[in-house]
Amino acid sequence: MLSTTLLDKLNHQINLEVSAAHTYLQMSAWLLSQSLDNTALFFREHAFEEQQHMLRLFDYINETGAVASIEQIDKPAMNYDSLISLLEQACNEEDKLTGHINQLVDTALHEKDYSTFQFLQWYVARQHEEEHLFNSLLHKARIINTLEGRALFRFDEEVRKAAFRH
Ligand code: OFO
Repeated sequence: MLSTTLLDKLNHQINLEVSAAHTYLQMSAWLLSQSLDNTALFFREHAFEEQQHMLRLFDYINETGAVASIEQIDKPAMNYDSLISLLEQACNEEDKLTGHINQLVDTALHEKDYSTFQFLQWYVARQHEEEHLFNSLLHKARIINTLEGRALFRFDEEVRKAAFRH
């Protein structure tokens, strides 16, 4: 059985995941308005992934016999100054999610709730991947934003063609 503290934190995490899903979907709308169709698709798909993260938590809570609770979600920002600013905000969103997952893991361990601790390991691994993915997109966008960076990317592409021949 989940403690009240853990249940509250897990329910809060449900809402953080939904909030991230809304944010990414809204970001995809702005990206479409900038004709960045592939990046828009990436964010749209990521919004769907966040919904899956939410449902995993939702199911886990209900499986313990507790009741999952959905809160009101704030409206996400609609406009961004630039692609880089959007990516910075996406990275912040992922940092926030990681911070809350880590707090949940701490609580589960502190309470010796090993089932929840085990359940959360999936999120720990996922956050590692997602932080890496979003940070690398931001890093690339910053490089491409300069003339020298574009030349370096071109060079990198030439190396790919020469070394991997496809
Ligand atoms: Fe993008 O992450 Fe959920 O947890």
